This record gives sequence, C-alpha cells and structure tokens, in this order.
Amino acid sequence: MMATFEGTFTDAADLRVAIVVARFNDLVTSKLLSGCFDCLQRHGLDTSSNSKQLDVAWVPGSFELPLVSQALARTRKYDVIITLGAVIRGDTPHFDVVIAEASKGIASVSRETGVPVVFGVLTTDTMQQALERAGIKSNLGWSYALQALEMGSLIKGISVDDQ
Ligand code: INI
Repeated sequence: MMATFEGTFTDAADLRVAIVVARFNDLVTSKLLSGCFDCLQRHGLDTSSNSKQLDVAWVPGSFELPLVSQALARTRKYDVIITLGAVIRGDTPHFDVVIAEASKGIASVSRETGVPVVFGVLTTDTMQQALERAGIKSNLGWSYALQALEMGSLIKGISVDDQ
C-alpha cells in the first residue's frame, strides 16, 4: 500500500526543539528568535523558562551555527533544530565566506545526523532589508519555526519499519 508522509503544523505538544542563534547582528537575530517563540507557543509548544521541550544556544556568529547544531543533534534529545543568523553584505568578501560555511555546514549536519536543521539565516545587502524580514514588515523567525514543525513531525513520522 502506498504510504504518504507529511509533516503537521497543528500540534507541537510532542516535539523537542533546539534553537541556535547567532549574537552577531543581534538586533536582527533576537527579533527572529521572538518570532520563533511566538509561532512555537501558538502551536502548543511549551516556551516557558522551565520548558522541557525547548532549549536555546547562543553562538558568536553564523559561522559557528553548524558546529553547535551538530553538538546538539548528536545528543539525540531534539526532533528538530532551528538555526538563526543574519549575514549582511559589507565591503569585504567576509560575507561570502561566512554564508558559504554556514549554509554548507548546516546542510551537512542535517544529513549526517538525520536531525532536520532549519536554515534560518537571513542574507541581505543592508541592515534595513534584514530588519524588514525580522519584524518591520514580516518576521521570518515565524516561518522558520513553522518549517521546523513540519520537518520535525515529518521525520518523526518516518520510522525504520517504513523503509
Ligand atoms: N557573522 C554573522 O552572523 N553575520 C555577519 O554578517 C558576519 N560578518 O559579516 O562578518 C559574521 N561574522 C562573524 C562570524 O560568523 C564568526 O562569528 C567569526 O568569524 C568568528 O569565527
């Protein structure tokens, strides 16, 4: 019989989530974090300070997101990990190095550990564009949390018996 696998957005009560957030450009990343919390809480996840479902790790910048995501994924305590960062183009090639390492690293943590890791790193030309995506116009933190609910529940629903 054909199996159809789909994530759900409706119930986060059973999910365990870790968020790794970069302090660099924290004017932006702290707003993304608020958006994440808001979405998770509205979907039934306990976001209180004594929550057993949610942990948050702060790292210096987006370059460090993969390493800490990997450490958290290896604990096997989380169904899904959300990374949050803001890489804003400056006058040097540093931007390209940071975003390349963050994106490749996050993708490989996901594949190597089997724990979905949401890529929540904004890449923009200006701080204004980043702020627009972190609350002034919309808050992509909310969308990243929604994608985490979908991927966490989707992977959780695929057991070895299905393969
Ligand atoms: N880190 C960011 O998260 N965003 C940036 O825009 C950024 N820029 O442009 O430099 C940035 N750099 C810091 C980097 O992520 C590391 O923390 C640092 O190089 C130490 O390893």
